[in-house]
This record gives sequence, structure tokens and C-alpha cells, in this order.
Amino acid sequence: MVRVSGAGARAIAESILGGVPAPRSATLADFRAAAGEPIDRGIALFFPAPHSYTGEDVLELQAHGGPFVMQQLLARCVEGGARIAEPGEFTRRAFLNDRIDLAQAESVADLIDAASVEAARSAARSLAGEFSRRVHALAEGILDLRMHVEACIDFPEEEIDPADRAEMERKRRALSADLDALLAHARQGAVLREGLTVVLAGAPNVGKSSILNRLAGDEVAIVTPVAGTTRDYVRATIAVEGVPIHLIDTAGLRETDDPVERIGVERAWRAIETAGAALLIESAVDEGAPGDFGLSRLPEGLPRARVVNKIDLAGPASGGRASGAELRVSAKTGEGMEALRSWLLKAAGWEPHGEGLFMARERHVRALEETRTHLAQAAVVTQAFDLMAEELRLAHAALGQITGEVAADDVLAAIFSRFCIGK
Ligand SMILES: Nc1nc2c(ncn2[C@@H]2O[C@H](COP(=O)(O)OP(=O)(O)OP(=O)(O)O)[C@@H](O)[C@H]2O)c(=O)[nH]1
Ligand SMILES: [Mg+2]
Repeated sequence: MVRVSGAGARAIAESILGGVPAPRSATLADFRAAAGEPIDRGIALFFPAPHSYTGEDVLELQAHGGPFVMQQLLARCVEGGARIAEPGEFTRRAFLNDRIDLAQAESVADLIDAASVEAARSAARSLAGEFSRRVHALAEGILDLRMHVEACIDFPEEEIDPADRAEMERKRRALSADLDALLAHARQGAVLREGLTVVLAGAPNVGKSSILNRLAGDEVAIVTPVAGTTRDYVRATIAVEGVPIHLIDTAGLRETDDPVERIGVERAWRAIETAGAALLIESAVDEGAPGDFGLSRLPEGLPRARVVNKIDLAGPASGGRASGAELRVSAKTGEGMEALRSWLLKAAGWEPHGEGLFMARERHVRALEETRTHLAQAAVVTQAFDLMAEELRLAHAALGQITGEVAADDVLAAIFSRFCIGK
């Protein structure tokens, strides 16, 4: 499909189709070259402004596809005065023409990228404006409180009615509670969108690659009885209850003279340093000997789990041995994998919330946190109305970043440049 948006769309329709199709109805038409010979026959749609995705005149030409036909159609549009769109430009225009707000525009991209049913559902909810509505309601509440506070600035302290003061405090508390609820939902939405990167680390041959394959349900990494099989790192993304978990299998950590393996081990350490969590794998065959791979090099505060693999080999006798390991699994039989998946979900920060999640981004979470900081600050300075009013103004402005009321040009550029062309 070729989509054209802007004031020149009518003229382009006339030139390619020989006329402007009836508004919003599918019209079978010949698409013609400049000399009049047909390029293709397809469906043409015309959406007059302002009732279109972008809010401008929009022409859509659905051809049979194929790179040559598409190129000719694009060339005809460009002859007619159009230019090739930048990534996300249609959605950007929709935003600039007030058809949608910024949070909705972002959810278009999230919907396109959604890798699971849950992610798609929550992106659709944001696109429908549910997230924006909650943000707006909060912004209005803050504005209302700010007016109330500002009305008091010019009065001496003793002239403020205590009932009035109590009412302001009640409003502020209610706003804080709403904000906390929204933040919790947004955090979960961000987890659903970004997921968690987890590195599988441990000595050679303990079964890291086998665990990766078992979790991915596919032979992603090579498995052999040879210690030092994995040299480069192997990635696989799995979805656990819709949450993307990006697994990185690494070379077994050991001192080695093999130059290739040594590079692999260095890469493994780099993966560990940038991961969001680590699974430290051991083998039940020589349990309790985590090897000499230098656990002390693990970044402090990195969420980690000790995982004992190959429990099928250890026999029931050793099963109860107090090893301090969180998880006991067998990549061979699949035992313990459910518990491992649950651990991954928990490490990602996922809490089953049921309905009502929004596909939020880090950007949204940060803005909500900023709002919370200012709202909390407003509570500290209740004795000085001018300071309180200023904190409320800042809280309001922070919320405005989400819907795009106060977004700077570079923020917009960053957001829309991540779209694909034609959206
Ligand atoms: N019995 C049994 N064997 C396993 C299990 N997991 C892995 N193995 C075997 O252990 C050997 C090593 O497995 P890998 O998955 O290649 O181990 P690795 O930790 O990735 O090894 P490197 O890449 O060399 O660091 C292979 O022969 C696997 O078949 C398990 O749970 N039970
Ligand atoms: Mg391996």
C-alpha cells in the first residue's frame, strides 16, 4: 500500500486515478503512469481532512505489490509533488494535528512491535487513550489543587480557613494515591515492553546451553560433552506469561590458553556486566564446587539465582542436600523448569495484575516518578503556599511530558525516528 498525506493528495489522486475517489469508500481503479498506460489495478481510498489518520487529506493506493509496481507508484506520487515519508511521519503528523497525543503515538509503535498477546492488548489499551485519560485526570487534579493553593498565596497565614487547609491536604493525598496506582501499572507495562536480560553463567560443561535450549524450546545453542563448547554468546528471547526474557548463553567461565575461548570468556563477562539478572549454573555431579570462575567479579546488586543442573544424575539421596541453591533443575528431563520460569518473572519485576495494564515506557515511568517527587515535596512545604504552588506546577509539567503537551523537539525526534517508514 502506498499512503499519501497532505494537501497535495487530491492532485495526486487525479493524476494517477483520473479522479478523486468517493470519501472513505473502497474504489476499484486503474493506477496509471504519466503517459496513461496502466501500472496496476487496485483499491483506492480517499480520506478527506480532517477525518483521517493524520488529520490531513489521505490517499491510499492498494496495489498487488511487488517491488517494481511499488517503485512506479511511488515515483508517480513523487512526480505529483509528494516526498518519501520519514519513519513514523504519519503518526507524527497525527500527533501534531491533535488527532492523538504522544502516549498514544508511542503505543502505535508498541502495537506494531508487540511480541505477545498481552503486549498487544496493553498497547491497544494505551492507543485507545486509556493511559492518557488517567494521566489527564491526574494533571487536572493537580491543576485544581494548584489553583486552590495559589488563591491562598496573597493571604496572611492566620486568615486561611483551617477547613480550607484540610481540604487541600485531602486533595493532595488523593492525588498521591492515584499517582501511585498509575505508576504501578506503568511499571508493569514497562516490564511487558522491555522485559529482562538474563545471562546464563557458570563453569564449562555444567549445562548452560542445555538450559537455554530447554527454555527456548529449540536447539538454539550447540550442546556437546566437550567443555568449552560455547565460545561466542548465543541469544534467545522467550516469553514467560507475555514478558519478554532475553536469555544470553555464554562461554563457560574458566582460565584457558585457547585464544578463541579466552575471547569468549571475556565476552561472557561483558554480558554479565550489562545483564539485568544472572543464573549461576552448577552441576549436581560436582555440586558445591562452583568452580574457580570468580563469583566476586559479579556486579554488586545484580539479581542472581544459584541453579543446580543435572539433578537427574545426582539421585534422590543428594536431592535434599542443603546446598543453598535456589533452584534445582534438569535440562535433560525438564524438571524444575517451571520454578525457573517463575524466578525469571519475579526477577523481571512482574506481578500478575490481571486487567488494566498499559504499555508504558521507561520515559513514562520516569515522568510519573518525577511527578511523585514534586507532589511529595509539596506536602513538605505546606506552610509556604508559594513554594507549594511551584512544586505543583512542576508536578503538572512532568505529567505533560507523557502526553506531549510540553515535549521538546528532540524528544519528538527521538520517539518518531524509531518507527518504521509508512507508519
Ligand atoms: N544428564 C544430564 N546431562 C546434561 C544435563 N544438562 C546438560 N547435560 C549434558 O552436559 C553436557 C554439557 O552441556 P552443555 O549444555 O553443552 O554445557 P555448557 O555449560 O553450555 O558447556 P560449555 O558451553 O562448554 O561451557 C552435554 O553432554 C549435555 O548433554 C542434564 O540436566 N542432565
Ligand atoms: Mg555451552
